Amino acid sequence: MIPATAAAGPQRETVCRYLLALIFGTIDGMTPSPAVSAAGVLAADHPLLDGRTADSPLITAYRGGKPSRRPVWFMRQAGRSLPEYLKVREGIAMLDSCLRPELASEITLQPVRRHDVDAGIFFSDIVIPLKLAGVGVDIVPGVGPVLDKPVRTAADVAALPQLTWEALEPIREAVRLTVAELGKTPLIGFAGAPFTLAAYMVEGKPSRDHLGPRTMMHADPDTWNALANWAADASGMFLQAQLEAGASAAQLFDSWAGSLGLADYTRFVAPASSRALDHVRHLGAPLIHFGTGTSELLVAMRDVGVDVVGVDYRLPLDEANRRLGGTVPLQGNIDPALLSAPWDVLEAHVREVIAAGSAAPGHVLNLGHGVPPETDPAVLTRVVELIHSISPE
Ligand code: 1CP
Repeated sequence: MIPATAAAGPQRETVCRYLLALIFGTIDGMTPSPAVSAAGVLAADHPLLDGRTADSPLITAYRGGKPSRRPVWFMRQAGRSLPEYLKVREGIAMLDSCLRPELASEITLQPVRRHDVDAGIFFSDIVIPLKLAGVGVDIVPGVGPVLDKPVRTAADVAALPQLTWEALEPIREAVRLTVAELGKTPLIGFAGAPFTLAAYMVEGKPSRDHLGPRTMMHADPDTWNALANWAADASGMFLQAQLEAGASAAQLFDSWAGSLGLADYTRFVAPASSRALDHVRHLGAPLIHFGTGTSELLVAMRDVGVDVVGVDYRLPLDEANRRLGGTVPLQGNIDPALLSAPWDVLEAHVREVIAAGSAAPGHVLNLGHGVPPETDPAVLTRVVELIHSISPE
């Protein structure tokens, strides 16, 4: 079955949204608001509802239950650490590969086949919603996302094109193809959180300290809020498309939130992250929130309304759990640097992470950030075997 919003057709959908917006009083220019974009529900044959993934180790742990084995997946498990990825990507630009449904699906499946991880993470990128909205953006090899024109003024934000539901069709198609192959293994969808996305938009390229967006939120808060809301709706629609098409959970990546203090995060960022998630809360799939350098922000990140908090490699999980008051399952946090250490060093570290994670009301093993491209994939497979060999009790 096709999700209701996808089946409705462009005109009918626009009219429906307009009417809903009138009812809820949420029209602000042409910006779709969460209240009106959240029209769909999961279909009865969605993997989370038809018996395929609800009892999987991953979803069980995300919901705070007792999984049959310790679930593990790796951020950036698809990609340059895998020779089979480099082969299928040959001659194809990064963002093009994300928009070819068969290819995006194949790349998503590669690490699941190779490592026996407990989830696929949808192969895409946080800037895909920008690209699909019509913003000039590319991923430059060795650099990362680069925009044709940075977004720095109120006029720049007002001129941003709106992402449409129809433009997301290649994403829905890739997700459908992927979940048809994954069977009982859940697919995790993802999006960039508004701050991380806006950081690229304001700077126009990757940056270390994110000075541009941090200046803007204080110097011109109205423009900042408009930009953050635009990014929230683009990311929220991207999440909704993935979840409705078959993803069983979704992770919001606020990779660069660690460059903010708690006061700025709470005032200028958390409301927009919450708005992004408003697009998908009603779908009932577990929501995970992850950032790096966010040890001081964990409680505020939970409080945007998520089920699971991802912890980076800097903070031991027992301490993260203490800060969160034992309220949510945790995900993490093997230090990616140790993937290149001798096996006995790595094994001892993985066992420590498992011991620290046992304090939390649920634990999904992951890295404390993405797989470094130079990682030997055989090491990842061995880490998965080790984790699965340790009883979940
Ligand atoms: O040619 C290539 O192989 C380019 C490398 C690459 C890949 C494999 C980029 C460029 N994006 C991706 C895929 C990707 N991006 C995935 C799916 C793969 C998987 O996880 O298995 C995901 C979840 C992302 C998300 C993403 N993109 C984040 C959040 C996660 C994180 O790592 O913090 C961020 C910050 C980006 C931006 C981005 N895209 C690509 C790069 C190199 C970067 C980071 C640039 C920087 O340092 O600012």
